[in-house]
Amino acid sequence: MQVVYSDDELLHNPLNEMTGGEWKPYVESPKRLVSIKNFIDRHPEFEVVDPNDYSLGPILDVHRQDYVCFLQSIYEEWVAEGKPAEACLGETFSLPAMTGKIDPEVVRKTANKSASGKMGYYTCDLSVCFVKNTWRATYASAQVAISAAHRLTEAIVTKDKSQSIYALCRPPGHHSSHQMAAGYCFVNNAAVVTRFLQNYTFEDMNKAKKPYGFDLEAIRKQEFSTGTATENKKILIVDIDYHHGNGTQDIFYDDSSVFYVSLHGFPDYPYFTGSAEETGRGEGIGYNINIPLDPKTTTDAIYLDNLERVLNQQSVVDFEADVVVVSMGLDTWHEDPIAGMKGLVDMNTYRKMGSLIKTSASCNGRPVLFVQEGGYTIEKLGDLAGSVLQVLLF
Ligand code: SP5
Ligand code: ZN
Repeated sequence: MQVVYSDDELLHNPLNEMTGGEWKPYVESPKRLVSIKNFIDRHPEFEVVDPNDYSLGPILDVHRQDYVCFLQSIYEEWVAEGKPAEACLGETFSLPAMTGKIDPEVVRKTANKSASGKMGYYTCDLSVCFVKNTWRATYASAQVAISAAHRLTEAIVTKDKSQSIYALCRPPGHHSSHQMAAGYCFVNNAAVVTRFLQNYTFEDMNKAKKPYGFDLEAIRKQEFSTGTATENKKILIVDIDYHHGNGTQDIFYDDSSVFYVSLHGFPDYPYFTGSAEETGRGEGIGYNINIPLDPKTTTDAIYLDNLERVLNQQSVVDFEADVVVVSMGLDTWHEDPIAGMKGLVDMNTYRKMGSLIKTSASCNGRPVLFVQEGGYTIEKLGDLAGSVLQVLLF
């Protein structure tokens, strides 16, 4: 199995985060990726490949342009204001100002006048910490995911027998929405590849592909193309991260061409979303399934039973996805320092998750793109990822 990875993803390295009323060492550390990469390097069934560069085009199919400009320049602006170089963090959050009574554009204009205004407007917790190379790592992470989507498309077009691929992404993405950074996430990699697979023909992908190389000024001036696909491919997103992927859900909430399914600890971060009552809106009604699970009582068997049930549920099967995107968080493991289901203790459960993704009625025979999300038991991450992917290797 091919694994797309870039060293640039390691460059985002904040010191601390504020959670649960305490300052703690930043849990979403580069060591996570190093650990998975070491595991991959020791196992010859995996082949590590470099990303290519597809420009900002595919990112802008998901995220607002003003938000992407914010990601690119906030750190420099923060430092230019004389603020501490080791951490650019929000100080207020815009939600109270956004009850809809003030014209949102007026709020945005005011927010844009200062670095703290922008942080308040575009971020919503204190895990979203910008350091010097946050944008560089975020851009790399997105290009890793997009490159994986292109390679997967190539495998589909050439009818290659191996139709699954692993995007070793960091920072993760599923808490980020059109104009929101949250929960260690800045760009929603799973959403970006979903739109890329839908909007770009294989020819568009080939045309957009350039050698990867991060150059901030060049990215600012970049010209980018957009996709020209006319048939709307159907994408099933299976989110097995411990946390509810509120960003991904939000992005596709109105959309019947993307089916979002999430199993997650509940109630837990992000604290406001993830209930089973969230089923979509408008055209998207019925294309969003949340399976909230009690982290104290969920066992290996209960977890697998829920996963099996939803992946064989009639509406998900009838959707007839063209491609499956798995938001692969590994933070369901019982030892996870910030998450984890108490009863998820058996490594075989992760192998069975992979089998269900391979053989369930909704996924069977379909290409699968794995996108790395959370998971914080640093020394276990390789085993956990390797277990999920094992049945898909051959
Ligand atoms: C991608 C991803 O997994 N993001 C998760 C962000 C979670 N951040 C909040 C964590 C709250 C942790 N509560 C601490 C409980 C420690 N026992
Ligand atoms: Zn998570």
